[in-house]
Amino acid sequence: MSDFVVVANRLPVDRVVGPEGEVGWRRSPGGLVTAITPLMRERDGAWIGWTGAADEEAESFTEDGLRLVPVPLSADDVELYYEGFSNATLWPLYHDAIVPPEFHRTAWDAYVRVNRRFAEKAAEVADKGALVWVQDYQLQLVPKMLRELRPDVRIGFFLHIPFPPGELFFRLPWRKEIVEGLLGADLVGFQLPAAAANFVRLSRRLLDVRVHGSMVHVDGRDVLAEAFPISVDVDELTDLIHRPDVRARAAQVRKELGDPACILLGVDRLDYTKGITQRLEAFGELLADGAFKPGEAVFVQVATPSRERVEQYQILRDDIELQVGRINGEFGQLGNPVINYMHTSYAREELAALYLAADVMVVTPLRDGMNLVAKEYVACHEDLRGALVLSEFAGAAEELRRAYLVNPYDVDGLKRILLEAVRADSRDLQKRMRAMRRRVVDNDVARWASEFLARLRSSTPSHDQ
Ligand code: GDG
Repeated sequence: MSDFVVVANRLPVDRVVGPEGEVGWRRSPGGLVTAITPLMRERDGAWIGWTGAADEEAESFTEDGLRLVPVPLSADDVELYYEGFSNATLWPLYHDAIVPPEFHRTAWDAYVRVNRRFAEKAAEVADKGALVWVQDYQLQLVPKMLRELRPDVRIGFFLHIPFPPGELFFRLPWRKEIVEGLLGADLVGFQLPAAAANFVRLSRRLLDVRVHGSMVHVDGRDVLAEAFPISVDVDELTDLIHRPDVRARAAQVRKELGDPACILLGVDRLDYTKGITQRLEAFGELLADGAFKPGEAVFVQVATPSRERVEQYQILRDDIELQVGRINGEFGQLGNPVINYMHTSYAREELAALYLAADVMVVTPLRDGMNLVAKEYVACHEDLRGALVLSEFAGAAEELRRAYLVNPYDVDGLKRILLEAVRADSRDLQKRMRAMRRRVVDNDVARWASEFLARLRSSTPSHDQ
């Protein structure tokens, strides 16, 4: 039994296969994992999640001092709960319906079934009065299901993606069940205050509950809905950029790109929310206009493979690759493409080297809960060099006010801002970077986790109400 339990779709480890075919585990990269693992060690915690492989029954195991509790998913569950309801219904619906969300009853049934499996596992593992922290949109029903099984535990939920306004959310045939599911928690955390306010408003409209500010009264309990903007692991990134091999690699990247005056960089999961085609369109037009000369400005776009079995992701990949091919075909020279496009996942060291090398970081999501890439770029620029072009529709824009803010739907605006960022003088860039760094360095991911948990601990335990 554990008195601190994290429940997330995925376990914080990835399977690795050794040279002799032996299976091992490696801690997954990512801020959430680094922020939570020290807290888990302190409190003898357990992490409940899926291993990432379908049809696999695995016992609980300990890896790197962490207690890991696998929840099995069948191939059917993966298709319907994960690729279906989570990534073809909720993901697009919560991101402004950028692509049409699909509504399938069989996918909903799988979502309910799998959420119950996670809740039952949490009920089994949690000690009396434990803190249970449920993560993200794949598991919105878990708080209520867990409370029914274990009224003694304290439940926190954090949504990493936006929470949409009623105009979008009300399309969901199971909208009431989702809100009831979340209201099973004592504390529901969002990236932004506006998302928390959407949730409180929707709860009142759908369920006829009483509301006081950020507090929802439901079934004789108080549920708090508040914002906890997530951040990055500043120490990890600082260590990386101090490493001589990473610095040498950054210099080598610049050289290999032909020592251009300006390196523009994009780093994203290949996802239609990230505005990759919009930024490439603007870059292509700047070349066509003659504002950027080939060889003078080079775009590096890392597009990490993601959700490759979901149709909209396949369509997007084709669109981007067609666009990259066209722009390179038109403006590139032998051995010198204007866009260096990589459909691959890199080690953290390589990412840090790219952040260091980039003169302009281009982050143009059409909608994004937070966007950690923007904060990582800032965390890597101790040297105060570089410009951040950032979409107004990323959660990070609320904190990084001194970025070059842009509406990614406005191609002319995007072109103008890109040019401005490329041509900015270094004194102005330093001032902007200094202000943005104050925000990111003072509010790192460890602080995010400890603030959420402190708030959860100070919430009134439900069984005392
Ligand atoms: C969701 C929300 C919210 C990317 N390529 C590689 C790689 N990455 C890392 C980045 C960054 C992370 O992945 C991506 O985080 P983002 O925040 O940018 O975006 P989502 O994946 O959509 O995350 C988002 C976040 O949750 C946290 O709450 O900010 O709004 O959508 O850390 O560096 N990492 C490695 N190789 C890569 O090729 N190692």
